[in-house]
Amino acid sequence: MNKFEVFSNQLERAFLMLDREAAEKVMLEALSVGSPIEVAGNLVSLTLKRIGDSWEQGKLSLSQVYMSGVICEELIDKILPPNSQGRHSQPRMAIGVYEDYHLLGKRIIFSALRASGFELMDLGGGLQTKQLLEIIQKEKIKILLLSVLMLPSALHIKDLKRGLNGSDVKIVVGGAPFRFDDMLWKEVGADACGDDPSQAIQIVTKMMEEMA
Ligand code: B12
Repeated sequence: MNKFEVFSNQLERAFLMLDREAAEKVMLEALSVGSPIEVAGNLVSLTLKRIGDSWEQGKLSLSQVYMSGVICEELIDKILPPNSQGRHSQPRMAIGVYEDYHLLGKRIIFSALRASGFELMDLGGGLQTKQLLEIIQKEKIKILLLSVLMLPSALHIKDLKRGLNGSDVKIVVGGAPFRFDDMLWKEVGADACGDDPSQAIQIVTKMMEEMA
């Protein structure tokens, strides 16, 4: 059983009742069994996934999914440390949400990497291929992390890869479509795929070692 299972039940109830205080209390209590990054990456993910599943089954409305996301954004800002002191010297790195506006996963991965000492640019959401290719060139990005939540966007990574013209930029992806199909990241030409903050940290660390 996931160590956050009990907290997840309580958090789900708090979200659906739009009870911010109760949700905050659950998250703070969960910090007794996991780090802030685990609570954000694991407990929040698990709970929003359940809420999303209930929406798919027609048991909840989109506004309930939306409000759960809004409350999460506020609480994640409170529990995740924005910075750590020693920054790793590293290749230029950036993260963004490809084509859509599901921002929570990106927010968590960004904070987790920053909190672990990595310096990276936050490119925000709704990023289009052409715009990304320009940013990569201008900012000399070597590792690009993309959060992708919609299947059509995931398939467009192929265009991005093609636009990179065989350059040595590494693309790391994560998000719902890659969870649904664990071969998809290879199909679209990404260099790596991660499920959570700890995998993001492992992938980036390994890539940095290979680039050194
Ligand atoms: C919350 C949510 C919303 C919220 C977003 C709130 C916000 N501020 O972000 C709202 C209500 C606004 C929304 C809207 C929509 N949504 Co929505 N949404 C979700 C839901 C339920 C959860 C997503 C989420 O935030 N999870 C919590 C975060 C923390 O988890 P995560 O993003 O997966 O991130 C974790 C990992 O994946 C990983 N990770 C993520 N990114 C990266 C990147 C890297 C590099 C790495 C290594 C790891 C990594 O680490 C994170 C932490 O553990 C998903 C269902 C699901 N199963 O994902 C649907 C889902 C993504 N939505 C979906 C849809 C269809 C929509 C809408 C089109 C609905 C509509 N009809 O309007 C709109 C489109 C909005 C848009 N244009 O962006 C579909 C997409 C289906 C598809 N095949 O493409 C999903 C999959 C639901 C479903 N099963 O149908 N949504």
